[in-house]
Amino acid sequence: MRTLVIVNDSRIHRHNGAGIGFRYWASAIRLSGVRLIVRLLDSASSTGDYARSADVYVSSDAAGWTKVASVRASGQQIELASFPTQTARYLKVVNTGSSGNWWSIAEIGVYHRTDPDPDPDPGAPLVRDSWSATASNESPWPNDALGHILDGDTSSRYSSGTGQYDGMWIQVDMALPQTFSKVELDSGSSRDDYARNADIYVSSDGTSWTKVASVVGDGQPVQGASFPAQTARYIKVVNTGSAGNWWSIAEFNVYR
Ligand SMILES: [Ca+2]
Repeated sequence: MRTLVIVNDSRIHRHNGAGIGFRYWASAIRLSGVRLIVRLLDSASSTGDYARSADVYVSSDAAGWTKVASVRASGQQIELASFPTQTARYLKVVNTGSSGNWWSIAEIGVYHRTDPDPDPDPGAPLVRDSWSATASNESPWPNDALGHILDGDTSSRYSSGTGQYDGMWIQVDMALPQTFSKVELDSGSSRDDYARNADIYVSSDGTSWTKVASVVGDGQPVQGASFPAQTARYIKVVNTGSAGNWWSIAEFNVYR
């Protein structure tokens, strides 16, 4: 990834409370990722100053703003928001959380997804640009659309629209072969709609599948499964449990 914008400006280092944003502008650029990095260089106490949650907006005129991504706080030092490629001049990150901590940012970078990342965060999920999903069951309600598992917003979800059964599945096409060793399903605020049990399969062609892990439904809204590193294009999660609850997935993430 090539850094197009670097901000190291004391005016944005310290903000407190919710709803505070900043903006930085450059010539019109194609944006496909924003990375917020908490200051680590000289103050260990700033490690707690990550944005609790934030929305990312872009604009061509600094008047009309389009929300392109949300960032959920999980305590990580590098917060990455990815979204379909945008062409815009202005970028605004609005903190939507609240905390006694100040908001500290050591650097903000803007990247194009085709550039290699010079400083990858080993804990960050894979960028999901161009990914798509299919499923055995889809809700008729637009609010529960399948694409919501890949939109970076934990407040939007997919739901099966029917109770869980053995054999219900979702499948993600990562567009290109990826190397990964962990899949995570987050049911978001639909906490009871976690998969009761599930098997995870990978495939290079969407036809021939290899089972790599199983997920035990233990009541946790975020379900992760780790396995030896795989290189594949497709991932299928087959629910092997049953429940009156629908299967809801707010975010589907894959990790190296
Ligand atoms: Ca979502």
